Amino acid sequence: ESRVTGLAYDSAMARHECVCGDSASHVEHGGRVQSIWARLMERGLTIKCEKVVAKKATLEQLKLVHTPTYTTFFAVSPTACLKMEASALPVKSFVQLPCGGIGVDSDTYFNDASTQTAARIATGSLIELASQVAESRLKNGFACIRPPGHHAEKDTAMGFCFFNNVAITARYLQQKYPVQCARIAIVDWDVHHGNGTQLCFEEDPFVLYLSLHRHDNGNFFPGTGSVVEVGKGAGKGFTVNVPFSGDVMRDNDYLAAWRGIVLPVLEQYQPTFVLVSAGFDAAHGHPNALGGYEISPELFGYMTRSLMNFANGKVVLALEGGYDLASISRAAELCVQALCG
Ligand code: SP5
Ligand code: ZN
Repeated sequence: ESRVTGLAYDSAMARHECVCGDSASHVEHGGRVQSIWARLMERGLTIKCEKVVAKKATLEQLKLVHTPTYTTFFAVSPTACLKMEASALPVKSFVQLPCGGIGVDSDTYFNDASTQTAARIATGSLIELASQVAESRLKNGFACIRPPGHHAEKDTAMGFCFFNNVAITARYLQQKYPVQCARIAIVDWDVHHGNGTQLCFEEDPFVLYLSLHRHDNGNFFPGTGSVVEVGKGAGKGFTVNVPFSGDVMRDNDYLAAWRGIVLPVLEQYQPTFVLVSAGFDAAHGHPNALGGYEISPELFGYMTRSLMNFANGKVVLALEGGYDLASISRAAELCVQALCG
């Protein structure tokens, strides 16, 4: 049994940028993963931990969650696909952004020169990291990846997301390691609800989706994730939403939800593998439109440590959102330190 924490990162993921070329126009930019990785290096964590080889997800892997047309479109070449029949296109139209670039929506810019590569490496690196943890070649892991994934649905890119990194990885683990990954818990602490991930597993009792997010009674992006969304069919009861509305949430509010709901649900579910949609946009330093909460970086380290009590410590964190470079670098550092034990 390995005692080593794994890390996933590749600089190609920093290169996904809007065709406008101006990262200051977009909060989801390459500096996010560069800052986190630089902090992990500064603290000696990239030496203490083992870096996995970054891999590009295969089309077959992407299709574990996404439709064939969508996969071809975003993983190969949208410009080539523009020749496709309009009714077959996964996006109705691109939007012209104020910065001069193009996007799927006002958040989700797309650049044929860099987006496919970055997005496929984000998914593929997480698959590689999680596989090594499933095989006990690594103890646990942190994937410093972008673009994020939890808003992406089987045929929809939105909220900066193209491929649902965590959902694809969960499906891959189920298939490749049916025993080790018999019950997967996905804990999503990004400040936004992971609509794509929830949809993917709403009927699956072998993947528990548990999300803490700002909801504002449906008025905060993406609007889903109310308490009545509990899963469907065989998956009923295996979707758990903890939506916050109203006041600014602070550590004590998250701790109450964590101890009152998250830990008891996990205790009952007894996951054999834990994936975390580890967005850090609930951290202090994010303006109201991007989060507006006041969670300390230390709390993310605490939540990581407490998850290590489940699934024999098989816990893999994947970066989702988080835009304040100072607070997300500190939060990531504390999470990796927790994983290293
Ligand atoms: C991964 C992540 O943290 N994504 C968050 C995206 C939040 N964007 C909020 C902006 C809301 C307005 N977007 C409207 C798109 C209309 N089609
Ligand atoms: Zn988010």
